[in-house]
Order: sequence, then structure tokens, then C-alpha cells
Amino acid sequence: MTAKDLLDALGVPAAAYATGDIAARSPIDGTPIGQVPDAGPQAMADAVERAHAAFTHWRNVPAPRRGELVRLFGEELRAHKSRLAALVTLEAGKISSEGAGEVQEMIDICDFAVGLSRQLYGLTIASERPGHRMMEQWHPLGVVGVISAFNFPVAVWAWNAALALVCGNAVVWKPSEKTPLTALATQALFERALTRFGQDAPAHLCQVVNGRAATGQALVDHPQVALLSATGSTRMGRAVGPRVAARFGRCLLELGGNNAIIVAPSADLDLAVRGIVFGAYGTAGQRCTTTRRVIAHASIHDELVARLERARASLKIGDPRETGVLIGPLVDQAAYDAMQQALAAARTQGGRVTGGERVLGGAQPQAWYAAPALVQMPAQTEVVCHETFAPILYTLRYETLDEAIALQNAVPQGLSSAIFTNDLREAEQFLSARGSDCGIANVNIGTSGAEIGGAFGGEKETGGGRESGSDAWKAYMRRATNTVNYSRELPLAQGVKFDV
Ligand code: UN1
Repeated sequence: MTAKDLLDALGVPAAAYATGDIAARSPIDGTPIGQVPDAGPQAMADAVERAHAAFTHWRNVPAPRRGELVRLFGEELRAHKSRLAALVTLEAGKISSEGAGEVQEMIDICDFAVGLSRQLYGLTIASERPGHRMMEQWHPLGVVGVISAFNFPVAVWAWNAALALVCGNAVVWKPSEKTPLTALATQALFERALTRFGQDAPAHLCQVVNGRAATGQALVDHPQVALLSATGSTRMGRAVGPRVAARFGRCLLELGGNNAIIVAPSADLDLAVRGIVFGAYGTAGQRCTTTRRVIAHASIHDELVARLERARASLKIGDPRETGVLIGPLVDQAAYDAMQQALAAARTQGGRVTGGERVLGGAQPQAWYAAPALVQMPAQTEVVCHETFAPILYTLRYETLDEAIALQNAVPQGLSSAIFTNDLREAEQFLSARGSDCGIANVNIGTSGAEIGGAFGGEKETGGGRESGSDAWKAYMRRATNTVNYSRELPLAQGVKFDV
């Protein structure tokens, strides 16, 4: 099916992607698949104001009823899963099963949010004063702005939107310029859910505004955006974070990762190889959770690297829609160039590189397919400390677990991490306070492909945000502490006397 067929079937009118200066191209073959206008800062500000008006209505709708809207949206996603997944594959270049997985993550978070809509619990707290009760309530924040990246063009928005909506907020979404069409399709599905939901959902509750940096900046700077949730590079986060902080807004940042897997002497190498290969090369290395480093014990290092190299060389690269293909294209030429630069730097820093070259350039001159690269490094040099959004896996060796953990933590990013070991002491040390410093730490499972049920996010330059499962919903609400006096006295806290 073409992009147009899919967009038709998903309910996006052709006029919505017929003109404009943002051109969507399929990374599969570089062909243009649609154009959308850059809305500009004024249109963004208007959208935020409309969203704020929607919020003042939506916050009064009971949370379980708000959950019903998200439930209906989940139904639309289930009904249109294969089409939306195919569009993700066309626009972002993911292999078909990963496109389907992305939509499944949206469905999963909708289910999670529906349950959550009856569980927005606050605490009751014992008061120090007689005849008093203390409690917490969680109230909606207002407008939640979402800036999403090309690599998860729709799922990351859904993690934010599903929670934000049940929490009583309105949402304004600025998608990546590289993936505007999947955003339009998602919005069309959301609108179907809205129609089925009925009158008590206000207009403009969820809006998508496509545009470039200045449009995004208008969302970042708008005083009515109570929470700005931004996913992308650390560079983007450095630009966005201080601007939101300057107006005392809240930020939820999901930035770069530089995720490592430690492979211990007792590891099940069959499992480790599979976990590493999916983590490093799945999604063509374009996940924030992608495995970028392997830190292998000296006693198994050479065997592991040999097995990784065999697996690497056997991966089928090509059109991500074809069965059997595991590595699709890089998103664009800039991604390919960044990969080549990193590999050149790795060579000068002593790395031994296999793979990494351009492939299918003859058949697809407008697309950027690269062989996944394996790079044996003599040490954790500068290039290894950088996140390059491409399928490059650096390998390092270690002698003691303390040394391995120190290496794993000695990068600026702190998203995901894993150890493969069958030694309980090693596993527990890795998970302990003196172990991995990342937001995600796993045992005998790779760094990528997290489930939605846990809180997702990381430390240090990853930005500190948490979204998706566990109690990440609290980021989308404000906490009010309430003290109620049901006595006939007015005792002061801390025993203060102030009799008038
Ligand atoms: C991202 O790459 O921005 O854990 C998110 C994973 C996915 C999410 C990745 N569930 O790999």
C-alpha cells in the first residue's frame, strides 16, 4: 500500500498533506510521500490557547470518564493497527514487526491509562493535631506540550498523551519534521474516538501542530504549557530545558542514551548474543535504548566478539517491508554521515571496525542503508562516550566487575543498561546503589525494548524524566496537600502559641 492509500484508510484527508514546506520522505527509497506546512509560532500559540480552554472543561470531567476516551482511542488503534504500523514503516523505515510493535506500545499504554483513570490515588497522612486530617490530592496541570522524535514517531506521544488525558490535561503535539504524516494519522484516529465519546470532550483537547524549530520553540516558551515533554537529542534538551525552567514550567526530558551491556564469565552466551544483536542493530541502531557498548570479561571477550561478528555479518539488510529483513534504512543522509564520522573517529582512536559501509546504494541512490558496525576498542575513548544514532556497537574488555561497572557509568548519559550473568552476587551488585547509574538496569535481557508497565527514562544527560508506567503519571499532575480541621479548636502546628 502507498502512503496515500494508508492515509486514506486512516482517515487523513489528502489536502492535509498536499502542500507545505516540510517534505516527508520515506527512508526506504527516498521518495516524497507528502508535504505539510510549517505552522509557525503564532499558530502554535493559538493552539496552546485553544488547548487551555479545553483543559478548563476537561478537568471537571471525572477521571474514569476521561479514561473512557482513552479506551475508545485504544479500540481505534486496535482496529487500525496494521495500517498505522505500515505507515510507521514507510515514514520512519522500521521493519514491519517493529512498526507493529510501536503501535502495540500505544495500545498497551492506553490500556494502562484506562486502569489508571480509577487509581489516581493520593495519601491520607496522620496529622499531629487533634481533630485534623491531612491528605493529598492530585489535580491536572493544564496544557501538556509534547515534542517527539522520528524514531518512535507515534508511541512516545501516546505514552504522554494517554496519561496526560486521564490526568485531566489537554495536549499539544509538535512531531518531528521527519515524521509528520504518522502524527496526522494518529490524530485522525484520536478524532474518531472523540466522535464516539460524545459531547463532554471539549474541542481542541488534543492537537497536532507540525512545524520546524521556531514552531516548537513557541510551544516551549508558552506560559500556558504547564509541562513540556520532549524526546530527542541531548543537544535539543540543553536548548529546551533552560527555557522551560526560566518560566518555571515543568520539563520531562527523554534525551540521549549510551547504553552498555556487561557480559560476565558465567553468562549464557547464547542469550547474550541475541540480546546484544537486537539491542545494537534493531531499529538500525536508532533507539534511545540501543545497545552501544558491550563490556565483556576478558575470559569470554574473544569468543563473544567472534559470535557477535558472525551474527552481525548474517543480518539481512534491505526494504523493511520484506520478510526476513532485520535492518532497515537509516532515517536520512545526515544519519549516515554521522555514522561514517563516528567510525572514522573510532579508527583514529584505535578501533578495529568491521561493517559500517553503505549498502544498496546502487538500487536505492536516495536512501541510506548501512551495514551494522562492530568496533573493537582498546579503551573507552571519546567517540565511545558519544551517542551516535546509528548501528555501531563498541566492544571493550574488563577484568573485575567493579571495573566493568565503572566503565559502564563513565559516560555522560544514563538511560539503559544490562548485565548478562548467572552469578547472583554479580547481578545484585549491578542492580544495587553501587551498580548501574541508569534509569533502567536489567539482568539477562538487553537494554532496549522496555515494556510500558515500568517507568521509562534515565539520569544525567538523559534528562531525568520518567514516562509511561509505574507512577510516572504524577509528572502530569500537581499535588495539593490539604489539612482539614474538624474540631472546635485551632491548635497550631509545632506547638506554637499565638492566642488572640
Ligand atoms: C526511544 O527510543 O525513544 O525501550 C524509546 C524501548 C522502547 C522505547 C524506546 N520501548 O526500546
